[in-house]
Amino acid sequence: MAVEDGDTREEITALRDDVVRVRIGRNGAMPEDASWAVLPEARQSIVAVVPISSETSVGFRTKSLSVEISKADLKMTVRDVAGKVLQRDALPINFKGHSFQISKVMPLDEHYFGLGDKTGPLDRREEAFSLWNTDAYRFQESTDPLYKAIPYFMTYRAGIALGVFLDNTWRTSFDFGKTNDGIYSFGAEDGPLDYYILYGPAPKQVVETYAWLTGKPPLPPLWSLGYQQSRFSYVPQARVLEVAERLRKDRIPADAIYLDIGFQEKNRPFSVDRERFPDFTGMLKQLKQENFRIVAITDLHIAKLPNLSYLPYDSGIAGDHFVKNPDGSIYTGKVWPGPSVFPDFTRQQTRVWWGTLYRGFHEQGIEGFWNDMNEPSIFDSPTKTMPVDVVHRIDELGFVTRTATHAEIHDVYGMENSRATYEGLKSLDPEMRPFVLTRATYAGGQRYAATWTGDNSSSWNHLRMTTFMLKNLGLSGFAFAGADAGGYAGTPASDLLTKWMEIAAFQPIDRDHTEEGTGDQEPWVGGKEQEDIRRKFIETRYRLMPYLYTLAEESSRTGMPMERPLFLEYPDAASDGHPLDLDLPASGEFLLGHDLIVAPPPSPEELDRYVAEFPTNHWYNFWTGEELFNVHASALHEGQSTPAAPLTASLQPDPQTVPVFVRGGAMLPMAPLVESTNETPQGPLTLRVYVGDDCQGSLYLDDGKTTAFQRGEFLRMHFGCEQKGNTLSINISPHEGSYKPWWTKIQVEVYGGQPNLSRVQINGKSLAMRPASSAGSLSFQIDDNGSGADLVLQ
Ligand code: NBV
Repeated sequence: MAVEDGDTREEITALRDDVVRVRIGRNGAMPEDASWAVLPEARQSIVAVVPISSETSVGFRTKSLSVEISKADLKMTVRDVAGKVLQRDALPINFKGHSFQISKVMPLDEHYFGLGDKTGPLDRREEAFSLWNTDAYRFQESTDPLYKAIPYFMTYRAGIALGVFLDNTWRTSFDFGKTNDGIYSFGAEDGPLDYYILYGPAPKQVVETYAWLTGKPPLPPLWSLGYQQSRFSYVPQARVLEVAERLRKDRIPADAIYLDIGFQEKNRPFSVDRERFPDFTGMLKQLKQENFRIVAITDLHIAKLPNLSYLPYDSGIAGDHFVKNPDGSIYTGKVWPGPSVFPDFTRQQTRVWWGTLYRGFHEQGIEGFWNDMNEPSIFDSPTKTMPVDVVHRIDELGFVTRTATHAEIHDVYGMENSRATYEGLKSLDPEMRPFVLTRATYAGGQRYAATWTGDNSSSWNHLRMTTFMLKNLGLSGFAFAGADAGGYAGTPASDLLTKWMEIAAFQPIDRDHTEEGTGDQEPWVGGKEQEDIRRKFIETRYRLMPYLYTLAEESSRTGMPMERPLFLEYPDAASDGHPLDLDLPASGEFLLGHDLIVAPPPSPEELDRYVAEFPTNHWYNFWTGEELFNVHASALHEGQSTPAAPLTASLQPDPQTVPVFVRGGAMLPMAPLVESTNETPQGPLTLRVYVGDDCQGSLYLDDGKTTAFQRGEFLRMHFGCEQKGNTLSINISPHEGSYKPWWTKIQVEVYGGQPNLSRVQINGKSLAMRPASSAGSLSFQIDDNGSGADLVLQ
């Protein structure tokens, strides 16, 4: 549908029944129809609509929505099929020079999430943000802008969610009622007015639709879910080996060690300091034998070293791959290596060239790469980044081939850097699944890289903020994300490092990292007692690896984040539909997948008792198996007229642990302990059955490394359980896919249900062994030959 008013033209299309795109052209011309974020398949999709019109408005209806534009001022209203207003323009669009601003009505009970890992409260209400990728060393709670530009947010009101994505790479701004009461607004300083509205109503649906629009993260290699050890910088070579050895000697499970800039010769990307790393290849071999993966930093600033046989510079010059000043000379800025030049990542040919720079490291067996400083961060510029008039070239399928100023490219530059890395690694070895970690990115960047929240600080408040930042990043498409555990700037006190490691063990990426010049921050720092606690948590992460990997696969298929706010899974938890995460008792909590709640105190340093709040009325303590059941609430629930009180638990903070709860009805797959995911677990798969309603679980497994899963070499299993009277039935599905698991037996552990279950039948035959029982649980082993099992426990 198109509406015109003078030389302004508004085009509104329905890509799907639940996805609407709004584009506005000024001066009689529509903006270029191209996108770095939106997938071509999504942009080209379209559904038939039914036109509607009245005296005052025109619009259309889809099967899920209606859209109306008022003829007088082009204000838009979006409604659901029942006529309920979902979103309404508060003011006509405000154009000023090249900039524009869209203003929407902000109901009192609406909440706002997303915009990546912006700091501040979880809810963006009454906050305002600017999106301009910035190296924000030691950022604090009020620092803005930060490293990433993800111009996407979710509105959530009384159980109804809507996504809004402004596809504009210029500096954008978002104001959720901070300036004007009752109005939220978003806009850009220049560039296309092009935004999408994604209707839920369930928040989970919006997350999946955003993934449909901008892409899903690829399935990560299994090792990247292991514990990762980093610092700026492990040097020399002997120190890297010493850290690796200590991890193994102290039996701290670990999968990755990072090489930060210190491993390079004079900080030059893609080089190795041969003095400090006299036998780099030998070191890599040894680490591989010890089951470690290396993640090497490869910053994008290429040292300007003419005539010194520095390949990245020479080949970049030969191929004309660097960005230029307006006068056509190559732009130079000072970063780690001194004067540096910058690849023109918005050119396809330049990305291909960048990818070739990885050949050497790749052949030496380095499997992970880290793209830092890609906002881009520049030391000798007053703006700490490139001048806005630096000239980039766009040479890209779907775009008009043209030049573009840095003002337009800045926010997408880091994403295209990580894309060049990801695609380069893919073309060096199409069978492998690359692991790329990026600091700066744009919407859609989840297709190429995992991310971390940048240079946080070793403080309790930063640990608290991490939960909000990762929840919002997850809602913004980044399923694989982490924060520097222990904090980057500063040295954490022992108890802070311990608590941070306890919590990080349940976050998608578990990486301990710190800055140059700070004290040591490895798990053993602070003595045996602390190390024992930290080890226990890392071990728990490894035992939970089947669950974690299953979640990672879900993320790659649906876009659902691994770490989730409670309201994403349980939008009906509060009787008035507000997000539970906003309640003080639940504010420190997060979900790992659908079934685990991690519940540190609202402020993790607190010593006083606190109350944890649950979204449903039946949970178990993950550590003890103890059942928490709100009988009162469930009784009221049946035919209730008064809302049931939520299930809560009063908890005593304990420096040695963090409360973790499992949903009644969860079936959690777990594995025997390994010291690295490269080891094959020895023993049975454990299936923990937490008896309750909606009892189910699943498991996904493959070789953890290659793309063979795309050809059917994976294993998927579904589990179900049902309690009827004294009988508990458990179903284990036959194996789907051709991947052979490491186990031949399953250890079933049953929590809750009838305490006197003592007889087990498998596929109609009695199990010879009597189940063993221990406090609150009972367990037995069965064979798993792949054909599934029906178990009856009486
Ligand atoms: O490469 C050094 C650091 C790195 O450790 C950190 O994680 C990045 O966020 N890097 C920043 C460069 C520091 C520049 C002052």
